[in-house]
Amino acid sequence: MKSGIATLVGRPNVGKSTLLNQLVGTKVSIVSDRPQTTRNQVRGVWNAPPGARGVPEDGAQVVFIDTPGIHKPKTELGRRLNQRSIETLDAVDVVCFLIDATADIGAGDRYIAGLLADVGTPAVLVLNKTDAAGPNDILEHLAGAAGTLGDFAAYVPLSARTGEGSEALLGEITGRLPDGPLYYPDGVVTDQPDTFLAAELLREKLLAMAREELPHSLAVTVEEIEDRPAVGDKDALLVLRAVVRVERDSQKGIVIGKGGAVIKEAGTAARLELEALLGTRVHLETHVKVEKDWQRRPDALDRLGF
Ligand SMILES: Nc1nc2c(ncn2[C@@H]2O[C@H](COP(=O)(O)OP(=O)(O)OP(=O)(O)O)[C@@H](O)[C@H]2O)c(=O)[nH]1
Ligand SMILES: [Mg+2]
Repeated sequence: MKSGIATLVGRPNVGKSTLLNQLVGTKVSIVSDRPQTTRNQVRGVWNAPPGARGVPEDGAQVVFIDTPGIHKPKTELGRRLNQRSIETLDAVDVVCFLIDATADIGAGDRYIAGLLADVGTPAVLVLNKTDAAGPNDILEHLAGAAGTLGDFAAYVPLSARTGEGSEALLGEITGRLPDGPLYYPDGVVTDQPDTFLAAELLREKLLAMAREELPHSLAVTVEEIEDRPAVGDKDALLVLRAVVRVERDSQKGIVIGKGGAVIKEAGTAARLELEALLGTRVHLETHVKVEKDWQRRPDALDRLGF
């Protein structure tokens, strides 16, 4: 069969995580309109449907890696996140370099293009958000990318939101895969543990509710998980204990909200989505803690898994 690994890279907010979810057909990576939402390499697996065009009889599998948006770092966290993205560039079979059709091509895009030129991995230029751009914008961006960002193996305009154009991207990637093994068995869509997904969903809900400087200061971990089997007429229950960390006392107040309203609403939204994704009942306990300046402290970052 044909198989390989493809990384999704680009500036913050260009839609890498939205595209990963669209490609694998389910939510594996959280999305927000705040830059620097993704903080880990998140894997999602795509298996070619049997009989698809250009796919050999024995099938094809692409393991996509969603990465943090590459940016000019202001903190040690930012520096480490960039590292997590950049290290994928020479470790994969194909790079998908996303740019945003609703924003000008800028210095951030050119910086990433320079990194790509250094590694020489085959790269596909993905122009995302075509649903929100006019035909002229799309042509200008494609011409601009070809003129200023380098030579790409292919140029694919698409909308990660609607899925329009994503089949063309899968075709371009599949055509560049080497012979390889089945990396993940059929039915597996991601390698991330449920605890990670739960923590990320809670962070996503808080990001949607929080404002200003808070997003970067949020870190969510799930520190305990207990799988309670069904007993008698009681359904099975997944019990999770999440800790939300912020950097200052004032932020703790914002996250908790009046009478606990904010954390309660975010927790409920995260729980409902987790129940739908995992197909089991969930009890999500939340605690909010202050961890002073964790984004800037190497010891705290190490402890939090960054
Ligand atoms: N109109 C439109 N909006 C999109 C599309 N793809 C993503 N978005 C929006 O763009 C914003 C950023 O999307 P994400 O998928 O979180 O972007 P990202 O590149 O993963 O961002 P980071 O993780 O911060 O690097 C969200 O508000 C998305 O809803 C698209 O195809 N069309
Ligand atoms: Mg993301």
